[in-house]
Amino acid sequence: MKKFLIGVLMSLFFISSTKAHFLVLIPEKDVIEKGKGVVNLEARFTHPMEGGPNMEFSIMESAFFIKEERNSLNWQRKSIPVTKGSTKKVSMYTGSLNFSKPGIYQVFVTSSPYFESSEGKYIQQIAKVILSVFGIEEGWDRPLGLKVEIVPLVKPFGLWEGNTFKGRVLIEGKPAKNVEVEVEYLNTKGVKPPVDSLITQVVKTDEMGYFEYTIPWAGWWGFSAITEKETIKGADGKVYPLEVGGVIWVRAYPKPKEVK
Ligand SMILES: [Cu+2]
Repeated sequence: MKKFLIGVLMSLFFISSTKAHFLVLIPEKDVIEKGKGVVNLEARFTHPMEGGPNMEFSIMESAFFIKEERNSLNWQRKSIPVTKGSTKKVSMYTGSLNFSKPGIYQVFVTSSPYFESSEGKYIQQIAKVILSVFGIEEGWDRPLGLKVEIVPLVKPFGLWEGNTFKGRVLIEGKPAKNVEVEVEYLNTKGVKPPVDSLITQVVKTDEMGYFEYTIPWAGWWGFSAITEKETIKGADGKVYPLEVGGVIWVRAYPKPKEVK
């Protein structure tokens, strides 16, 4: 009984403090049709639908792949306010990806573990985004071999709003059943959800690790497969749970006005 009560109290605590954290990894374009040069990227650790607060992180690892070819990325750190107008600053990063040849460019960033005091755990995310350069449309479903990874089953670029996105969650390369996938809109339009439950949409993976979600409107959408199997030694020497999220970002284009 006592255990049960503690469980209820704990769950109340967690419910009231639930906010999805996302490592946002956004390129200025998802489809590059012509030209030569550079695509700018940005990486932030935030609550995308709520527009903040931003949280401190550093980039532990990052690269972009063209097939098996691994290329490095350079990042510049910038200070941004935790919330709009706040004097407290945290880090975000801007980067650039050089493109010159056709291919599927898969970019990933791994964040440093972040201590979320309200949940008593560390959070680490591995985010990826997939670009199509010069008309190449094959190879976007090649896993990168990340610790937690969402492999798309729908072409992850050139999507319309209203398309259904389908993915498969892999943990250490194996399909992961019954995993929660949090879904959030990168809120650049000042959308205000009427109830908090609309901030983060949640879908679960089936027995084979598949999940799907229909994107309701245009913009960048993040999917984060949440796993909590690891632990980490905190700054205070104690052992804490480590939540690792495997994130993918996809962009939906607006429905053409002719058919609206
Ligand atoms: Cu947070």
